Amino acid sequence: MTPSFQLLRLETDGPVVHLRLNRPDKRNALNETLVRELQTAFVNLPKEARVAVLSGEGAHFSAGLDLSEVTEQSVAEGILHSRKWHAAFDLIQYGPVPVIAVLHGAVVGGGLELAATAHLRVAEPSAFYGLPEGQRGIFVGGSGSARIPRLMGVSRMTDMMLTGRVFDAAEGQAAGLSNYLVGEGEGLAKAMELARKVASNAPLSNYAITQALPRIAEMAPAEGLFVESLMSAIAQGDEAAKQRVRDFLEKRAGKVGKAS
Ligand code: 1HE
Repeated sequence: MTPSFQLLRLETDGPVVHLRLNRPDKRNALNETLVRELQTAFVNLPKEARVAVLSGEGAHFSAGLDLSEVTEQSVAEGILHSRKWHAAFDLIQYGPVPVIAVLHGAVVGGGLELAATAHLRVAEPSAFYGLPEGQRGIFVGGSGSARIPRLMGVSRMTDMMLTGRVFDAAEGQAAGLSNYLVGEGEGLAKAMELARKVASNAPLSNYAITQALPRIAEMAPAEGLFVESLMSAIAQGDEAAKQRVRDFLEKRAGKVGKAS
């Protein structure tokens, strides 16, 4: 059964599940409820879901951490709060399906941390990226220190945090924060187009790409190559792979760079 949510909207379109942060009056600031609902949504994805698209309602993707929740927090509560974000965000990056985020307006603080959990990011020209934690007297707590440098490098993230530098959409694209930069209002359609393409891959290939690839990239090469051999043999052994290879050899599948 699909759970019901207060601050998240969930729609399914065939194999694509669309999750929309739905707190536009607060610029989709991430409070405890919204983070918990994201976690619940990714634990309970519909069985038919092959890809998830994540977007924000209103003029902004997300203004990050709901700052009204931190003023009364003790140090111990702060640690637990951050660990809850880690648990929820890990489920997004390491859940069962590839995730594509649609970015527009503010993608700041925890909003950028959330965007960084996705496997692909589609940005619109209105997107801007900031990490105002330095200015707010805090630090990233939603796994940003582990995920964001892997997209843009430690040096650029350090600049954003120390100086409050904001990257516009074009700078974000050049820095690796987005994979695609499309016209204003075109992000969701592009994400859905990509999602349908990704959904047509063999599920085990998608799983290897989203789960094995980032882990192998963190390993020493010798260990990484060993895991690569195992993963590649597992994927190849699957009937879906055998069928696809046969389709190519028997001229039923498309060629690289040409429509099938
Ligand atoms: C919020 C938040 C929020 C808006 N927490 N309430 N994040 C930030 O430091 C970003 C703070 N937000 C902003 O800089 C701006 O709101 C925006 C650039 C995102 C949007 O500006 P704008 O003019 O469209 O909206 P607004 O008028 O500033 O905000 C509308 C309402 O949303 C307003 O509440 P209202 O009751 O007065 O209508 C704002 O107070 C509210 N709002 N952003 C709470 N973030 C796990 S660690 C992660 C650490 C971080 O994420 S730090 C970064 C926090």
